[in-house]
Amino acid sequence: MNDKKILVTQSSMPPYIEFIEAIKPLWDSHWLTNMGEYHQELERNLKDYLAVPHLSLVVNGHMALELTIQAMRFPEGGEVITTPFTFISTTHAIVRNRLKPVFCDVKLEDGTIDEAKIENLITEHTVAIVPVHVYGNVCNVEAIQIIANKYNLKVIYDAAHAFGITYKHNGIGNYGDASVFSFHATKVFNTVEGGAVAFSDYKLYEKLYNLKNFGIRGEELVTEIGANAKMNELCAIMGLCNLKNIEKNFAERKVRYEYYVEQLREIRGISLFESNPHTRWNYAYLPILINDDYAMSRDELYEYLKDNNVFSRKYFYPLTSDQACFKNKYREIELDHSRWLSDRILVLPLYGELEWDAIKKIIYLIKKV
Ligand code: T4K
Repeated sequence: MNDKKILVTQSSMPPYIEFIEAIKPLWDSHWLTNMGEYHQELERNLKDYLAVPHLSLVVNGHMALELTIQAMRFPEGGEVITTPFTFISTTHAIVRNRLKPVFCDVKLEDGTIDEAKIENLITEHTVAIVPVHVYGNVCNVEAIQIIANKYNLKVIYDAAHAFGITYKHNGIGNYGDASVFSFHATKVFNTVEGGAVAFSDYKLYEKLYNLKNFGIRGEELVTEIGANAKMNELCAIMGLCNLKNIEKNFAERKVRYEYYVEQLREIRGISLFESNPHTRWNYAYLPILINDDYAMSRDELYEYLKDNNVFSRKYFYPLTSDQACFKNKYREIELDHSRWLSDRILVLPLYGELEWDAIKKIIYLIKKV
């Protein structure tokens, strides 16, 4: 049996030679950052690939989300409806903008925001909704937009997990006012560190450009208090190389995912999220639920796998609303489904180059229990 450490994911990388060849011109140009030619090329290529009207590259997914919220210029103390069943970045981005997160419960069938519970949470202070396409499970974008239109709210999707996904043949970045992607090393498409914002209103491009480049508009002109959140040329080149191999990456993940699912479905006490028939999915994660009729609790299975060199992850436990920095600070809202999922979720290793005997070992261990 495979005795190597099996991690939850492994960064996709282009062939070494391909990357080395691609970065060679930098040794002539010495141009390494500040919206260089590769930054511009990747921005164009991603805009086309994701089939969105506009796209802005950012240094990472978190800053992309934080700056997008900042660009909307909400009044301080405004309320933002979001979910706690996510990576801590989503909540941080709201709070670091001096806004208040209002945690809405999620749906058990896919872990996305429960659109039926949003309206009850809206007050005169609500300014936006920040839903998360968690694991690439697509939120109910239509229902969310109807609510947003009715109350004049902005919608910013945390689409960190949703690279390459289409919903009803539309790129996922076309919904809401903006969608934020992460290109972190652990993501299905990576630029080492990186992120992007997709949107339809070009004015946002200008605002993000300012915010990610110190607000500099000319050698002697700074118009606003921006940050530094530019992607550098080496990261952009990594992105250009990885983008060439993205379809192969999806296909390799898909066969592995489907094999896993076929095997896991047979096991009593293990269940999976429902797949959305209108979606072309990206197979970025393999989340499973360890139910009460399984022979072990989620935590016991996590430890057991770890003892056998399989490093699954509890994405996302605890809920962000329960983290030390946020606990008891915001409106108390019933989060029964979020808690239920968070207590039972386990994300198993999945990536394009994951060896088949590693997958077989993981399934064997889960079945053996
Ligand atoms: N919103 C959501 C919903 C997100 O999930 C994220 C990020 C964001 C926003 C923010 O986007 P970024 O600012 O990160 O672009 C990881 C990632 O660091 C984080 O990007 C990701 N979500 C989160 C879900 O997972 P950790 O703490 O689990 O990462 P770490 O270092 O334990 O790595 C996990 C596994 O990945 C390792 O066991 C092996 C593999 N790995 C890791 C690294 C760092 C590689 O193969 N190569 C690598 O370079 O957070």
